[in-house]
Amino acid sequence: MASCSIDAVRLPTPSRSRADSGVETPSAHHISAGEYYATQPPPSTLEADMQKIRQFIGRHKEAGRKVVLITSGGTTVPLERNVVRFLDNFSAGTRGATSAEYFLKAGYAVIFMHRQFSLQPFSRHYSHSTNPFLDFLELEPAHHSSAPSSPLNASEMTNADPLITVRSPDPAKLRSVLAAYKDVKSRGTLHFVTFVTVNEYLWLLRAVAKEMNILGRNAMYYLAAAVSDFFLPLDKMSEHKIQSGKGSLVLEMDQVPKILKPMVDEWTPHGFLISFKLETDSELLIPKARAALDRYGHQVVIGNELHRRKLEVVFVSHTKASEKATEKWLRIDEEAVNRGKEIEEDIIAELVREHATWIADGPS
Ligand code: 9Z3
Repeated sequence: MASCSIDAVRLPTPSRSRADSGVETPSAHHISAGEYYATQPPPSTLEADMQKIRQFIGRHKEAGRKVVLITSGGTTVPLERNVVRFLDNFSAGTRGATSAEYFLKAGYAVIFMHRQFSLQPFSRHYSHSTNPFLDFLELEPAHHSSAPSSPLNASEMTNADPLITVRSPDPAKLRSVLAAYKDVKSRGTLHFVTFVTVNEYLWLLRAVAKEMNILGRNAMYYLAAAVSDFFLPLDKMSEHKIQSGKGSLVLEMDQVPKILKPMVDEWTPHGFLISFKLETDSELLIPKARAALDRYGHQVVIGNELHRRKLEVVFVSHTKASEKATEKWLRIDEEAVNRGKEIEEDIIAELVREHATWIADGPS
């Protein structure tokens, strides 16, 4: 469910009763963010996650560093409490993981809030499916007698052990990714926190946003995660695995509350907030992005069309001079992509500039 595009989920033939399907079908309704948080339980790990995040934010506030929360990857909607089935949102986490590297390079501290097992900064270059790292490793016969000659020859060795050598098809790239990764680790500028369900995502987002409020205008939010628009409230969820023997299943889901509004108005009124709008019909991209900006009153909506998202994005935002939202396209061509250029480099350069201007223009 690539967000905001599903009206209801219909799985084969109607269910007879709640007991049969495990799912009731009252009419779906809109609930406010307040009602959502009052009725849906927080994840059991929230407090422990927040303790670490609080420390991370405190340390970087003291250092006067800007902090960006990046959300990345898709959220799931479980259909059962003892979950066997769930709906998922499209997103590999490429946008978020790639953007994190460019924000780190620009000097930001990054809270990387991502779907468990989706792509992560740095390791994304050596993902198990596209570039399996084990394929780079060779076992060499053991004729060494001293320490490894290259920094890439890493193993706890005795003279009898074979040496492990790294043979990357692109060693310069590996060195540069490794150097950036080690630098970030030694500075402590990257913090990971994970979600799986849309409920975990919503609870974490609110808690982190409220915590980041102490950073004032130095806080940035880059909401690239693909978030479900629909969910099954706990009281409509089957306790056990939905049984298939009774025929088809019809699910009616409630709408996830629009949380950007309380985020802007209450949780973090000073932060610089960027949301993403994903569409598959390019005609809808700009009208929907404009509508989101008008509705929530945040700083930037970045529109992307599913199939062209690595080649072009549109920034929709209000400039100081004009009341009307303006559009600005960033584009790169296929050839540049094949040479290794990433559109996130340009997106982040633009946002870093806009954030700096916005800080300079704000109250001192
Ligand atoms: C995006 O639009 C992201 O750019 C992508 C990135 C999900 C397309 P990948 O991770 O893909 O690189 O594979 N994210 C926001 C999607 C979303 O759910 N937006 C909602 C909407 O479109 C607003 S919250 O209405």
